[in-house]
Amino acid sequence: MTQAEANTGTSARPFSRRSMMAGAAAGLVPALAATFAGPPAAADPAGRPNPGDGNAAGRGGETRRITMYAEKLPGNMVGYGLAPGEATVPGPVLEMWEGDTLEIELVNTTDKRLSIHPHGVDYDVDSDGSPFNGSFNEPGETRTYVWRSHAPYRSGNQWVPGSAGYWHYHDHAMGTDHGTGGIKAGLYGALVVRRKGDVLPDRQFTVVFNDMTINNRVAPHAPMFEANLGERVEFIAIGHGNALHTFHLHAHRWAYNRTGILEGPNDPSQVIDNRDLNPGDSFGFQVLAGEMVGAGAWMYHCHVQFHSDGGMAGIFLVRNADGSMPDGAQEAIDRFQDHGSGGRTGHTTQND
Ligand SMILES: [Cu+2]
Repeated sequence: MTQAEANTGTSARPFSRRSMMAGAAAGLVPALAATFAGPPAAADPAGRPNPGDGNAAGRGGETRRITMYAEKLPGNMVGYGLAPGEATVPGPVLEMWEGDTLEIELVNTTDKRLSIHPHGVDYDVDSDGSPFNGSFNEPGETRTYVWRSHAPYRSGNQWVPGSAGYWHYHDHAMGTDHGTGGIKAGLYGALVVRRKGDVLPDRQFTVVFNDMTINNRVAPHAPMFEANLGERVEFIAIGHGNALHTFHLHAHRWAYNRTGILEGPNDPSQVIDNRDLNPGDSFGFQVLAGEMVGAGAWMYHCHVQFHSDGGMAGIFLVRNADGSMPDGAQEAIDRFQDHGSGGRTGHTTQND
């Protein structure tokens, strides 16, 4: 494990070899490779930082430094990575505990200006990531951005909320002063700020609805996420681009609150299985894979109908607890390969 991985607790956790091989058999290598070709990471929770105890206000955690590389990728994509040659779309999941500071040394290996701009955390104008503040990397330039976070605390009569949440980061300088070209090309990723005591997942998936794509791909090449029955799976959903979306996951539900987990029988949070995912939005939640419903090839998709029909759909494959394929799942995956060609009509009329 590299220092960068140790520092970030990156969650681009590779599948088991068996899982990758099964994916290859299913002809899904491109989607899998693109989605999970992140740097190798240790098994959970190794590599994750521990929550700093901080002071009474919950501040004063660790300062960690990582290096990120913005790199060109095939297909006119550009991605962030934690080591040279390891850029992915989306970029690696960056994690902090409330109170931590993250110093990101960003290396721009491209011939265009770019930056990294976070949502949800604290930063000075120097780390804003916007050309408006002169905060960006020229081509070939290396620049450090500093993100801070804080735990909740009381200040007089006011309750100051903490930084914990499912946030995200993205370019804010490529193409336009808003990073429109960088975001379109794939310069985005998830940022998770955890509160002490938060439950850690077994697996973690980033789903970005970026214009009419999922992680810059469309069905049947949209990412397929895999877990074994009963594993705790964390989804981090992010919206980008110019369209309004709704994220729906089949057969699983979560709570409309910070973590997606009900805190007790009196938690008033609504339980949902569909949520708005508009440009700049992000949310996350955890589910136990296949809970109440069992293993199988479950679908996730945008619920705007012409978006799902147009390819904003993918598979959440819940394997049996021992990792084997559930009955019927391979057939479902095979049928999904026809998504957008034979399984639907290409238009909508009264007769459809
Ligand atoms: Cu949509």
